[in-house]
Amino acid sequence: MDKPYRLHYAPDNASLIIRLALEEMQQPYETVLVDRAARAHHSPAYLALNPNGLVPVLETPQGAIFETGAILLWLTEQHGQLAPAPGHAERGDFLKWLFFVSNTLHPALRMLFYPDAYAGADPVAQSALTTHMRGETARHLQKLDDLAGQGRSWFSADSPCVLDFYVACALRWIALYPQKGVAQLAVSNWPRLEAMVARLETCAAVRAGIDAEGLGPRPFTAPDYPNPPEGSPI
Ligand SMILES: N[C@@H](CCC(=O)N[C@@H](CS)C(=O)NCC(=O)O)C(=O)O
Repeated sequence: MDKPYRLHYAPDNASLIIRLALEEMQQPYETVLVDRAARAHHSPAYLALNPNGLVPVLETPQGAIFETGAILLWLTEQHGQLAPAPGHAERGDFLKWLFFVSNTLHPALRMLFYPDAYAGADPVAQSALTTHMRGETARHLQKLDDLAGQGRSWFSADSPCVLDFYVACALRWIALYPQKGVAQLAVSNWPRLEAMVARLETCAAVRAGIDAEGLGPRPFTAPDYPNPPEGSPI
């Protein structure tokens, strides 16, 4: 590797969260496209990096890391940025919400986007699942909107932290990628989160990341399908 990090990405996939964190940290990285249309995430080479066949993977000098939350946590510890440091009084608070987003919100989105993987081929079962998960997702986002109003230094503050990037991407995806028939969940439902992502999309580092994936002028407040220079989101 010419640079310390290599991000295996597909446009507008969970790798975007890692890209935004690397940009904000000003860490040099190279990218390798995972060609979703060609199912490259199921290739033997990719499975050797992530046996779960999911995007992203970050190759580091300490080896390949998968799982978005794990990569974010590792990066914040390596570089002492974008989160309260280990030992900081707010570390526990930060960790519980990071894990809430990665363990609860993110799987809820996956059930909205890939109901067949969770409910099987029956369209009635899929529809019941997506209806339920839409409600769950809205409740999770309401909790995060409440959190954004509590003046934490590590979420929705003046300068972005990793949790901001994770939640901003989740808000974007729920507007674009649920299965047909699932009513849209618009960011305007959560005014504090909407204000946070409006601030984010004007940050220079964030713009560099979103421009690299062709995500358009207002990727979080008025999301539209991407026009990436390479690859596809699905
Ligand atoms: N738990 C994983 C989820 C990542 C994930 O859902 N990635 C999606 C792209 S955004 C993916 O790889 N989907 C392909 C599939 O499910 O087969 C993480 O946090 O990294």
